[in-house]
Amino acid sequence: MVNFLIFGPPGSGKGTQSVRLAEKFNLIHLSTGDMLRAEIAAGTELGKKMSQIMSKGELVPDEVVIEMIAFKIDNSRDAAGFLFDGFPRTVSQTEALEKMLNERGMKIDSMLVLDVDHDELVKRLIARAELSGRPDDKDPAVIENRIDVYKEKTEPIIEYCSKRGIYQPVNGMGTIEDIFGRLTGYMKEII
Ligand code: B4P
Repeated sequence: MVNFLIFGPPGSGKGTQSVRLAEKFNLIHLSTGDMLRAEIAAGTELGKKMSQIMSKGELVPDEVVIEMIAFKIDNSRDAAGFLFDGFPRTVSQTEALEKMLNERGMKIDSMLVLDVDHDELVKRLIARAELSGRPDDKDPAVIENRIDVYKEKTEPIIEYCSKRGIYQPVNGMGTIEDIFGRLTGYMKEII
């Protein structure tokens, strides 16, 4: 099993690249953002609560996403590996993921971090709002809050993973194809 984290600020291309990478390397793509949006679309009680948090650009509680991920891992035991997209987003989620993987004889093999300029992030999210209708993409103030939350709560994971020797920065500027090429290059070194 080879397990990758794809990491970066909102709009950095995590979801976009993960779909292609999972297909190319036969990995199971686990996106906590997609799982949460599925709960909202299904109108569940959890979805209703989480929708209020997500529309403000805040993070949902750690225990909610940790439970979702644990369930998926345990129901995908024949996988060649996992590609975690948008999870972990806090140091505490990272510790929980490491524990979960270690208990099952696995580890995080590499953390690929997409590096994208601030103005480009905002441009991509505003452009997506027109197509997706996502409330967290529509309002520039919410986008700025998501970027601030990333810096404050999510970026510290980089230092945590650097210490473990699994941090791999990736230039996230350019075309989707260019970035896909860079990511596959790094992943081939591990797989
Ligand atoms: P996510 O679903 O993870 O959303 P995201 O950060 O916006 O990234 P996404 O992967 O969707 O977008 P991408 O950069 O690919 O999270 C949404 C919310 O859910 C969070 O704010 C939080 O509230 C909650 N949440 C999720 N996981 C959580 C967790 N673990 N803990 C707590 N809360 C959690 O793409 C953006 C746009 O850019 C797309 O339109 C794409 O087409 C475009 N794009 C991508 N690459 C491009 C390129 N190279 N050039 C031009 N456009 C590009």
